[in-house]
Amino acid sequence: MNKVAIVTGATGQDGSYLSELLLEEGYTVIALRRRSSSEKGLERIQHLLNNDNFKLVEADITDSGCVNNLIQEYKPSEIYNLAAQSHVGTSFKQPSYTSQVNLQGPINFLEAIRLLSPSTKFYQASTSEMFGKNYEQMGDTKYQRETTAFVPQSPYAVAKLAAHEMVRIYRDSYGLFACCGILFNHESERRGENFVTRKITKWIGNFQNWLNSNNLDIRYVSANSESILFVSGVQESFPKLRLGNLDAHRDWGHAQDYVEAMYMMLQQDSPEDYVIATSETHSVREFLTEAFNEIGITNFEPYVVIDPEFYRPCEVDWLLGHTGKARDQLGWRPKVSFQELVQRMVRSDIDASRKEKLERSSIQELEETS
Ligand code: NDP
Ligand code: GDR
Repeated sequence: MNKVAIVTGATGQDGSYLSELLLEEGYTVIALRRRSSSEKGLERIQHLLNNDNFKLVEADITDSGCVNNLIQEYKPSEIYNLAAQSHVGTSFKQPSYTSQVNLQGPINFLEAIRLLSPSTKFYQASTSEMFGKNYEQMGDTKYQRETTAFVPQSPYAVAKLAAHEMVRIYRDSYGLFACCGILFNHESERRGENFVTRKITKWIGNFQNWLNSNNLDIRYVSANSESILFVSGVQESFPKLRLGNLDAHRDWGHAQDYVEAMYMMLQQDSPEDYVIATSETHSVREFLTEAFNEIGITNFEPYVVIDPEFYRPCEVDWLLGHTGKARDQLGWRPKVSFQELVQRMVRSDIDASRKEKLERSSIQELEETS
């Protein structure tokens, strides 16, 4: 019989990669999806829907009765709790909702496991945002590790930190196999479109296709206007990329590497928390430079507008994870470099934008001929 794993947030970036990994490992995956009024939102897992070992189940993690029923019915070997209101900026506008999902959700699972299935192993998606402003320093290197004190800077991070502590309390008090991955930023071709990396690569994909479809040479694009790019003699213009703080530093890895670490944590003899990161940090500015380089632009500045709307009331300036524990105890290492990550995301978005345009024009052609 296959082992059964519940994956919450299965329609998200990490949930989709983790589901793939668990299916490869021979699990039956119970993939949770909250109710939606449309079939949109399944894009990342569309390719898994016909797999007999992949079962999509409607559930909202804020509903304790619903969570209890799931645990009672499936008695899973493992639960990976990835569901969250995961946008830091949004958490300032929706603090109560963020806390409901990011704190009450994990509590619902911990209680259900304690009462109904105490041998179930539990993974909680903790985050480097919990470190907030804090870091340790050795020589010139500023970094965070498992023992660095947490100083959260957002409602998102506060809720995640409370959930992190709840996991520790349930582990220590009731002997549950419950642990947290303190994951630093991880991105991919499947990253949500309002996180800064994907926002940048998606814009580049659309911009490159705007140039291609109008047969435009980048040298003739004028960036003199405040917020619009145009070419003399060409009717259509293109909006500049609007961003907030470009000086924040993040330790960016690829999500596919990071879901492997989640899985490894639940295969250990004892439950422990681990920092997962690349141990390399880059500013948003550096990400922009690398990404624009992919389409031959060496100075991104004329194409970008700084918009205060995207500033956060409180910022996390510096993240760089020290992964000694994960390397030594799990044998985990990231495989995708920063440069490869950026390249893959830019190429994927150029490709996606081209396909979207082709689809749009064939629909238009059909409409015109019918
Ligand atoms: P995404 O935002 O891509 O995915 C979040 C998932 O949670 C989506 O499937 C979403 O469903 C689901 N969800 C939200 N609210 C509920 C709810 N009430 N009930 C059920 N499902 C819900 O996040 P990521 O994949 O990037 O991240 C996964 C987890 O890891 C999150 O907890 C995040 O906070 C954490 N994390 C992420 C890091 C990163 O860099 N990616 C780093 C550190 C931690 P829907 O599709 O309907 O929106
Ligand atoms: P983060 O990721 O807040 O680190 O949280 P995000 O990509 O949203 O921001 C990274 C940095 O970029 C700056 N920034 C902008 N951010 C967004 N979203 N949009 C912009 O236009 C923009 N301009 C500049 C931000 O201010 C910030 O400094 C992610 C999420 O996946 C969390 O769920 C996860 O816990 C952490 O990573 C680790």
